[in-house]
Amino acid sequence: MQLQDKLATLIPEWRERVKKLTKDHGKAKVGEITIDQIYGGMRDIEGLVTDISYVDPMAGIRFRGFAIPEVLAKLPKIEGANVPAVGGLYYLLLTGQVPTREEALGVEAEWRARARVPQHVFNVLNAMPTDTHPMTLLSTAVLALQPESQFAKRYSAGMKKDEYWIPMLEDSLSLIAKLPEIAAYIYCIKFQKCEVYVPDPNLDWGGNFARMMGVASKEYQDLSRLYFILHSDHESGNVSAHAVHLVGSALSDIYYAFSAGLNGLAGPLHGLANQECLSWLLSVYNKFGGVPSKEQLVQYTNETLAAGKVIPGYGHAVLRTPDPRFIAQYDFGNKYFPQDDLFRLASLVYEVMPDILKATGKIKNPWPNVDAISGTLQYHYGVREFDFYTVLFGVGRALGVTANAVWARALGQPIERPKSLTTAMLEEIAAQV
Ligand code: CMX
Repeated sequence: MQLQDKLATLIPEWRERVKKLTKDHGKAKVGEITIDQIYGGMRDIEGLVTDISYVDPMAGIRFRGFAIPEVLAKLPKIEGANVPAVGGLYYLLLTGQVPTREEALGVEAEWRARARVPQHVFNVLNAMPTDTHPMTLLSTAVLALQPESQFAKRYSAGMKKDEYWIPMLEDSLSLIAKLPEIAAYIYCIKFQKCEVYVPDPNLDWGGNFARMMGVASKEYQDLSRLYFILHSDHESGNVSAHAVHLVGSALSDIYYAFSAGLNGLAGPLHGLANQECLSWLLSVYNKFGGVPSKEQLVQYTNETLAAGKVIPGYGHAVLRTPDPRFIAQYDFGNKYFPQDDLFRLASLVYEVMPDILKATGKIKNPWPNVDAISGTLQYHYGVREFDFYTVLFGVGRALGVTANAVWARALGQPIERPKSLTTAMLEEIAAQV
């Protein structure tokens, strides 16, 4: 396999690099931890390492050093598309190198060859109660794939530690390959929208997903590619990525680990925010019977805040600038449907919200995050069941977390086990300062 051969040439060099760093400088200190950070969700503690992506608080995400506009410009596109093929992004995430067209298509071909979803997964999904949340269905489907794990099989048969990454890569490719059909099937059974649910093996991974969703538009194929690229990775400390890493560090295979990550993504402060965001936009739209005036929007926002609610899609734990993933989607909407009512509303919110949030004096980042607009774009193309939006996020997130999982195995990253202290111990430490 092309990708495996490529990684096999890169991994020894990285192993040496990490070995040298830890041998020569293992005792060097990185930052200091405060009691606020310990009680505050470990915010800003520099305690994880990943080379796949880095979130610069002021510039946003960089995938392997490339900002989003660079990624979109440099990665190869398939014929007729305006957004790169997702296979190229996966190549970049895994190897750190911008793929040639052939290399990007090589990843797409790997996925195509592994795309068949075992029947028992559909059976499990069909057996779930009809009011099950789509994220529960996705997480369950991923867990139902676990018997397929090559890592688990080879581990129990006895495998050299040096080789752990190889079945991890196998499993990751197989898992990602199946996600578009699983997601489209969830959409089909959950919302009885199955008319056009037919995979097309000639399409690329992102385009095929769009087709299975039943949206007959080249634009929606591009939007799907864009969506998955933008949602692929955001460093390792966010809940979904960290959950995958944590569970994977116990040498659980990628199915166990990714299912855990999806459960975290389903939380309202993380991935579920995109469905809440659209729900909030629609509530504004319905209340005013259309796009409100600026004054009406300001008043409604202040009422939401006064009721102690958050404004979904705004704020971020790390970013201190408009999220470039928001900007990329905003540009997409502006290019293809600037006159769409909900898009106009989302634009108006973008215009007024930062000042309102700044005025509260407590919100560290008043700018929109990735979720502030993503649902609006789906809505435009008729994917209006916003319970489903976090599933889309989950499919995209698989790209980053699995790339990290492969490298975690390649570099022999150990089981995670931070130390806990008691409140009394912290009080004692505080008394000595
Ligand atoms: N609306 C209202 N209040 C907000 C707010 C928002 N959008 N964002 C932050 N705040 C409030 C916080 O609730 C907190 O209030 P208290 O001190 O009363 O508890 C205060 O401002 C300070 O919070 P912060 O340090 O600026 O933000 P955090 O790092 O604690 O939280 C986040 C970050 C994303 C959870 C928060 O901004 C939020 O709840 N946003 C809305 C939900 C959302 O869009 N989530 C998606 C995030 C993207 C992702 O993770 O994928």
